[in-house]
Formats: sequence, C-alpha cells, structure tokens
Amino acid sequence: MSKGMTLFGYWRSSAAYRVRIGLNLKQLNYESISVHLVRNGGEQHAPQYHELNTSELVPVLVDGDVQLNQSLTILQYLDETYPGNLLIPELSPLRYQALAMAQDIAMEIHPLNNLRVLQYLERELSHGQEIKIDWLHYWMNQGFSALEEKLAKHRKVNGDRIYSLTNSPSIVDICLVPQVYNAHRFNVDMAPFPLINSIVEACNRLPAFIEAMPENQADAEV
Ligand SMILES: N[C@@H](CCC(=O)N[C@@H](CS)C(=O)NCC(=O)O)C(=O)O
Repeated sequence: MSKGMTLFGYWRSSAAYRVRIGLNLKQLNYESISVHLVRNGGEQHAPQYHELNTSELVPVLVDGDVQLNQSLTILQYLDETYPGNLLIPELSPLRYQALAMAQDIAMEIHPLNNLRVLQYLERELSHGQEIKIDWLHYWMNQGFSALEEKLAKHRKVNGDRIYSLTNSPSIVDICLVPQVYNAHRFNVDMAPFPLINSIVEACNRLPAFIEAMPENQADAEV
C-alpha cells in the first residue's frame, strides 16, 4: 500500500501525465499539487519549487523521505518499491527494448516540444508562432515516424500486441499517450501513424489512462 505520495505536476505536463498513469496502473494513492507552468511567469521558477527541483521542471514525486524528479526514474522507483502491476517488463530483452523505446519518446521527442524550448524560440530568438509550430511538427513527425517503423518491426518479429510492445500497458505506452496528446494539442497530423493511433486508442479505454488525462485533473483549464 502507498504511504501517501505527493505528486507535484501540472495538468498539461506530459511528463507529469506519465507519472499519473503509472501511479494509477499500480493503484497507488497520491495527492496532486499543481505547479502552474504559465501563471506568474511560471510557478516552477518560484523559490519554493526551486528548492524541490533546481531544474525547475515538473514532475516531482515525494514519497516519505524520497524526493525524485525525472518521470522515467520515478516510474522505475515505483516498480521497484511497489512491485504489483509492473510498468517495466521484467525479462530481457523486452525490458531493455521497452526502456529504449520509452527513451525514444521521453528523451528524443519530448524535450524539443517542452515549454522552455518554445519560450526560448519565441522570446530569445524572436521566432513567431508559425516557426514555433513548424518546429514542433518537424520534430514530432520525425520521432513518430521512427517509432511507427520500430513498432511495426517489433510486430513482425514477435507477433501482434495490444499495446506498444506488450499485452498489458508498459512504460512505452505511458510515454506514448502523453506525447500523442501533445501532438493533437499542436495539430500534428497523426494519420501517417496508424499503429501508434491504435495503441493510444487501446490505452485510452483503460481507467488508469482515463483518470490521468489532462482534462480530468483538478487544475485543468478546459
Ligand atoms: N525529463 C523530464 C522532463 C520534465 C519536463 O520537461 N517537464 C516540463 C513539463 S512536461 C516542465 O516542467 N516545463 C516547464 C518549463 O519548460 O519551464 C521528465 O521526464 O520528468
């Protein structure tokens, strides 16, 4: 049983969205504290939050004496501390394929569409909305194309799957769903990625994913 965790996040943060899905899949209770990423110049830059994470990014999970940032590490921590419903497959080579694919999303696609990167393009490099959207679409398209191909190759070798690599949701799906949410948010055309779309649809039928959706958070502004 959970000792009562606290998640510092934001409804539209895809990294916090990952952790919410992970906590829900593991059926762990947690309290959400909203860090508004835009209001007052961004509450992630406030001194109190800086104390919690000097990188000034969400999420941060606090579980007793443990205080962690980095969503993928948080998911790994949850698996190793609360072993039910594993988020990272246990056996090699699937375990490492899942970790690599989660990183394809979290390390290669996501950082390029993060708020501070977009703000830098706009504020420091004086690029307008059009270039910002072009940038977002270019990097998401490149990332999703590679992923779609990788998922198809995996199916050719291992047979069909409901979710990305497995028949129960894994860390890959936990990263994929929020990334596709971001894509829709910025009107990326997802038609060229049918496999990704079918996986996301399957995930979004599960209560753990539905409850973690940005629009279902207490701080949602929809
Ligand atoms: N690699 C980090 C990424 C964290 C991250 O980029 N968080 C974003 C929201 S998704 C954020 O806090 N952005 C605030 C900003 O850019 O100022 C993780 O996986 O936790």
